[in-house]
Amino acid sequence: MRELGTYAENQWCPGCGNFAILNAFKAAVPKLEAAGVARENLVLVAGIGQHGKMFDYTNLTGFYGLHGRSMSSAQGIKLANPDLRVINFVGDGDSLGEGLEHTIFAAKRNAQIAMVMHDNGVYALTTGQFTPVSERGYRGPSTPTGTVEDPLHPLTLMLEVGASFIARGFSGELDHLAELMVQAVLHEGFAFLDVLQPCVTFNNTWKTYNDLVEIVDQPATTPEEARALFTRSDKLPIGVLYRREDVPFHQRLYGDANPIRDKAPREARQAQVATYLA
Ligand SMILES: Cc1ncc(C[n+]2csc(CCOP(=O)(O)OP(=O)(O)O)c2C)c(N)n1
Ligand SMILES: [Mg+2]
Repeated sequence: MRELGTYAENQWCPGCGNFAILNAFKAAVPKLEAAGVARENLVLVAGIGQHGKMFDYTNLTGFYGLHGRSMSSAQGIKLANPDLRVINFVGDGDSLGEGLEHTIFAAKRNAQIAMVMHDNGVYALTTGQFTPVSERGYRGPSTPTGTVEDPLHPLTLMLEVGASFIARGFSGELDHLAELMVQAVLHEGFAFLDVLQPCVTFNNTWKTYNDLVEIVDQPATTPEEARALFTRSDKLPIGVLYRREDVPFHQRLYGDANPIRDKAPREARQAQVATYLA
């Protein structure tokens, strides 16, 4: 079996939550294979940031997107060949700041992408500026006296814009996180997995998360219940918190067709082009 690791030198800080996210993914891949997803059909797409190094450290076919725009590449890959399963590792700054419109519209159209958001509350690669999910008062290089903005709530946002699978994991619960990744990849539609991830250098939330995280076994059954679960103030529930069945975007567009498999032969395409030029 092909090794999942690479020779790239690891650049993350000791203690970074990204190690657990990487190891959870490495544990998820064989589970996905056991569930029928061939490794060559699993595509890793990454944004730009510390999280994006998932691409460098994993020996899988994939695509390194632009900062905030990797979701559009992920959707293009899925539309070109719906047999592929696409997992998109993104940052909180990447997907909720720079690229929020791509995130929202992917969820709105129920694009079948497993979006795994490394939620560390900072732009870590660029040394700790505040992101849309940083707590009010967070001090960093761009907010030396503390941000005066309130954070977005990623789970309620995703519910409002139509995500059909919403889960939250914690980098301190590796096996649980691996299982959530498996479920997100197998979901037939847009799957949002928010991963609570301390940034030991710029936003160390270890203690808060360790104290408050609680595993939930049953997802909410209605959007109202889901909203209440997402916003509990006493605990930080993790698990699959909400899911519903819906037809994914590629099937709405062209049913079971597959543009790669069903592509006309070269001669036929050339003849078609010639009719346009005639
Ligand atoms: C369009 C664009 N804007 C800004 C940058 C600079 N930049 C690179 S990574 C990054 C922050 C990444 O933060 P986040 O997405 O939260 O990822 P993390 O490093 O925290 O994993 C920024 C602002 C860029 N590469 N491209
Ligand atoms: Mg970040």
